[in-house]
Amino acid sequence: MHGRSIFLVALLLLTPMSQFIDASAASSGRAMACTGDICLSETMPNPNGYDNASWPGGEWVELHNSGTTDISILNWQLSNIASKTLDLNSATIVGYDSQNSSTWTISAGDYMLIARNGTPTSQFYLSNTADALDLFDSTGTRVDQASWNGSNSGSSKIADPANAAYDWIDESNPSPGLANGGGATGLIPSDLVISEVLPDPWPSYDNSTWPGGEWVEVSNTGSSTIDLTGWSITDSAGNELRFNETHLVGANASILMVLRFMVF
Ligand SMILES: [Ca+2]
Ligand SMILES: [Ca+2]
Repeated sequence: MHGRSIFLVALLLLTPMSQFIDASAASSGRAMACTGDICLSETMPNPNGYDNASWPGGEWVELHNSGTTDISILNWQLSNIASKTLDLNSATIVGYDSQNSSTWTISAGDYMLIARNGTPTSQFYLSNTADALDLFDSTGTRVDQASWNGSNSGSSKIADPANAAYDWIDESNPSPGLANGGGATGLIPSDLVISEVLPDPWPSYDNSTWPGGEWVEVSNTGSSTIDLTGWSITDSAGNELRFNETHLVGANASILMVLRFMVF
């Protein structure tokens, strides 16, 4: 008995101190206040269906630009509690288009979605139990961290409004790509309405250039002019299409928008 006790003491003394330091760091991993304009705004660690499904299924992370300038998030990185990393690039930025820098640039006040998009668990995942999710900018500087200790299937996680250092809380009404709190039901009355859509054109392909392809018609039902600057539409997967010169056809009371990149 005596000999075994000595052996255990010796084993403890020989155990590298780094093991204890690591354990301490893990237990203190927790949310932090965002230090820049681009912040983590919502995460889906435990989606309905497979966690590693391809987008629009699977896990996702929403970023928000709270600043006043547009910021590229290309080559930024997410890292989980196990130091598994996900690069923000063509494979993970939802809606990425190599010909259009706006698809990887978050406009001031806007949101952007990052999807795990089938990335193997060996490379990256969002833990359904305890996790600490870091956001690093393209220089490797950590700008934000979210943490949680559990998750419910289909509920997202958002920052606790009580304290930025608290674990994130459940949000039963996820809002990928949109401001938190309202979700798909956060409608505001407007004179501008969707009046007609063509989701399945024929004989052209869905993504054909106008006058082929999908389109959406919006109408101004009011009596005053509406400036469409800054307006956009999104689909159920969170893909966003802005009302701009690429997608607006004509400029009268009723305006057609050509959906070149979206499939409903
Ligand atoms: Ca997960
Ligand atoms: Ca959101």
